[in-house]
Amino acid sequence: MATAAADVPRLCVRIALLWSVFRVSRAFPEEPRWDPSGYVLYCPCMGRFGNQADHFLGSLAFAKMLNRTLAVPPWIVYRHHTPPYTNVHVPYSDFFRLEALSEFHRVVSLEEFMQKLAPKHWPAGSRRAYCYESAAQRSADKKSCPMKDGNPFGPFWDHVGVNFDESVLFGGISFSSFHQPHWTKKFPASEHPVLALPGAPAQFPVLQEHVRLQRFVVWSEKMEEEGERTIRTHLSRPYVGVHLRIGVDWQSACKLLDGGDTGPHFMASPQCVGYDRHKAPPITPDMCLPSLPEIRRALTLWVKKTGARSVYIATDSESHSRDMEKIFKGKVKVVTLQPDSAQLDLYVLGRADHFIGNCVSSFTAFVKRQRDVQGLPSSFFGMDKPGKANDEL
Ligand code: GFB
Repeated sequence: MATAAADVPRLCVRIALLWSVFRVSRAFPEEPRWDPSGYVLYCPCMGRFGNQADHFLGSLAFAKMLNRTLAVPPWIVYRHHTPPYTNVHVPYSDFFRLEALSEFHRVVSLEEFMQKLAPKHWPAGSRRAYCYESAAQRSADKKSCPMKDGNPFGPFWDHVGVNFDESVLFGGISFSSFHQPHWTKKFPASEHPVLALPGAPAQFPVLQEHVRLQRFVVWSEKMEEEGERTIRTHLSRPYVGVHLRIGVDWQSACKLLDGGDTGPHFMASPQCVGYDRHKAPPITPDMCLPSLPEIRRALTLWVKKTGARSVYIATDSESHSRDMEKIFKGKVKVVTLQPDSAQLDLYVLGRADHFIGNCVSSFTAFVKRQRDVQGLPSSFFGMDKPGKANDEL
């Protein structure tokens, strides 16, 4: 029963995807054509996957707002503790289907843009960078955009073979829709065909009106196969997926709540306390860094409610799987894989019959949004019944 219920939304997504592939096949001719309406390029230079994903949705909306094609950047994965001990730039399409994005707006991968379009239309020697005047203050001459200063900025643009020849500074405009006419007036595509930005033209966390764009972020075939194989091999449905964000960096981040200076929102918390700052309930310690008793409580509750036969624990640290096995006295299988790629955890959590996440983490937020698209239930540590922040999905 549970299997069938969980598969219905997935089937709908598959049908929608097939339809989108059929419709957009003409939008992806073998050789991309130059778009006279211009392009938006940016470096996903803030945070790790969850942060980059939040920024991606806003950037997609920004490109659409300006009617420019989005050059979709690779994901920046920080592999500093495991080989190759450096940043890895993973093409968008390794994790997700590029063609599914074109249901919403025109896109090209940044790699393809550089290989096939840039040599003719954005050649070396004429590459302008665009940034806020305030950002240029960080450069030595105070007039240049700090596009390649430090990590991950330098390695990112080096990866796609870009040096910048000139800087165009701006101020007094934001990336919000309110300033759309200002952008088009200030930077018409005829004179400014490529808007290359040092960071994402978007806010963190993702704006409420852009949360719905998650539906266009669809797992690649390779990820789907790997994810489904993992579920089949290790889990029995119904299963509860858990995200334990409890590592050292997170412990330090949650300490910031103690001072009471963070305000009603903290990092990705609008996903559970709602976007309205005036109505947001306080973020309790368990909502940020769940204690072991809270982990036990929430897991016991949801395993019982869903009649779960297994539990999948994804974590950046200790899984507490032994502890959980003891609670369920061997009647519920507890699985933790610590996969090489965080995306496999995201996939398996996204497909669980119930998901318990971390209110403040954008890693959880990615899972929660994907589940909302598919109509699957989620809760948070410290909050069993979250508000309906994402119900427009
Ligand atoms: O995704 P992310 O931006 O979420 O960053 P937050 C957390 C990263 O930690 C993930 C790893 O991208 C993964 O690489 N990670 C966390 C995990 N949880 C898991 C897990 O369950 N499984 C696996 N495989 N990996 C923000 C950061 O993190 O936290 C900011 O982006 C900053 O840079 C802040 O450090 C404190 O929103 O949770």
